Order: sequence, then C-alpha cells, then structure tokens
Amino acid sequence: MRNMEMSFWLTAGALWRRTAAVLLGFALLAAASPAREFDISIVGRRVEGTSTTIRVTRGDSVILRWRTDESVSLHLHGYDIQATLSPASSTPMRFEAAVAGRFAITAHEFGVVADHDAPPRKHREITLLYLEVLPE
Ligand SMILES: [Cu+2]
Repeated sequence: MRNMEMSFWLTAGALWRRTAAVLLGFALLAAASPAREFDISIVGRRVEGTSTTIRVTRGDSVILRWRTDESVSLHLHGYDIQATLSPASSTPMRFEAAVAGRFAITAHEFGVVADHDAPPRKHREITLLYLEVLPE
C-alpha cells in the first residue's frame, strides 16, 4: 500500500514536470516569434483606411488577412508571394519577415483572376500597400 502510494506521487511529479516543460516550450516559442496580424479590406479597388504602409520587424511571423469586394490576384513583391482573393471569404497570407526592406503589394487585374506569367503588355499592376520590414 505504501509502495503504491509512493509510485503514484512519483508518477504525478514526473507528469507535472513534463507538463511544465511543455508549457515553458510554448511560452518560449511564442516569445521568439510573435505573430503580427493585419486585417486588410479592398473596397472599390483601393485599400480601406488611411495607412498605406504595414510595418513589422524582421523575424516577425506575419499574417495579412485579406477581404475584397472583387476577385483579384495579389502579389507581395520581394517575398514573391501571390494569393488569389475572392469576395466569398477572407484569405490569409502568412510568411516570416526574414528580409528587411520596403516591398510593394500589388493587385494584378481585378475582376478576372490574372495570370502573373501573362505577356508584360497585359501585366498591369496597381500598388495597394507597402510592407516595411524594419531591422531589429
Ligand atoms: Cu506582380
């Protein structure tokens, strides 16, 4: 009986230490890569609001959550990330801001889903926003 009780407390202690280690791991992970989230709406082929620049710090995990009133294909230059947006739902664009600098986020043809590899003549882009990644 005494032995059983003791092994219970030993097991409980080990479990608690493991749980604490896992929690500490999550805390460190969260501190190392804070996710910066931005909600951005495109209305009438323009970004709503007054700010035309999104600022983050190098090393940040970034989520740009897009809404649009019209289908459009977006292109984050420099990072070379593309996303096709539709009015039906919001579309997240996730990336690690590994490179510092100023990068244009452009809209390719609105209305139709644009082909980025189309001939240059047809590749019209509208700059919607700038992403600024500041060095730490
Ligand atoms: Cu482009």
